[in-house]
Amino acid sequence: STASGTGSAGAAKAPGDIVVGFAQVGAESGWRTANTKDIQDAFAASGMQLKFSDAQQKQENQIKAIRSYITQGVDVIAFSPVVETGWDAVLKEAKDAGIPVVLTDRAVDSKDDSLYVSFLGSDFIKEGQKAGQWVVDEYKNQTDPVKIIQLEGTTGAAPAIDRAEGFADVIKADPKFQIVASQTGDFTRAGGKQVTEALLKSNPDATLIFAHNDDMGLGAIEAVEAAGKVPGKDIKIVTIDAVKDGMKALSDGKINFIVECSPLLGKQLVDIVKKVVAGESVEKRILTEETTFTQEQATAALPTRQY
Ligand code: GZL
Repeated sequence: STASGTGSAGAAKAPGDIVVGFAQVGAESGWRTANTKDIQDAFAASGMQLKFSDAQQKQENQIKAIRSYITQGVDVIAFSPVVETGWDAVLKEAKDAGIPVVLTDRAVDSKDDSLYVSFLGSDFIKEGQKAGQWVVDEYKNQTDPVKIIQLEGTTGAAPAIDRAEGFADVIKADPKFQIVASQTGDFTRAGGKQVTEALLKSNPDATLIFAHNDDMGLGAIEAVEAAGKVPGKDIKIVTIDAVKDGMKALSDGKINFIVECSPLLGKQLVDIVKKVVAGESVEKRILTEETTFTQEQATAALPTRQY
């Protein structure tokens, strides 16, 4: 692998000679599927070689994949850490092997930020705050308690931790907002459905469900309907991602608001890799562009929605 990312001008490599190892989280959600497709398409268009692995949401599988990329001597390693903790050892092995690492989508909690050259992804705290702000605005004229069921993402994952923090940050403005139950649905539709079925039994008077991603929100819709209630009306639903299935449910009125989290990181990752291999410096933290959608905006956006 080239001595790159150290600022010294790396030997110019033809794209076809550049090999990148990507260790993906899994295929747990519509967001992940879109993210995988976008990364694979971007690398195919770049002419660079991409080695790709799916860890089925298990950290030990991601660590194994990263170790195999180190052994193969790839030029750059990129991955989306399924959880924040437990990466220092394998990232140190990559650093000792002179292989630069790029974080995409999710963050690690390593204190030593020399272990990766760049982190490309959303501001999850801001996403939680945007969801919270919609709830505060939606119920500004209500004095009765607003009872919230929170469907958390994968335990220990940066988006789960930060979205919960951002949301709590905003709704603490008024004690009428009460998170009456909060449990992980592991970012999956099945998880969202199972957890919502259980939590609705113990909280039949819930006002709103805040799901950390569309897939769990879509599972919650099934559970709300199974309980004989109308999602989006009897119980409002707010989610994060804005993937096609979520936007369809939003447009149909079963979800009330979605905060976008863009999975389209492929082109930006290709650009970072090219700079790193060429020995150019890259920004440590690169944020993705994203917005929010109401029901009307979803209806308007759906025909041209890329994912
Ligand atoms: C967020 C990403 C999350 C999505 C989920 O960037 O890590 O993981 O919100 C996905 O849909 O499973």
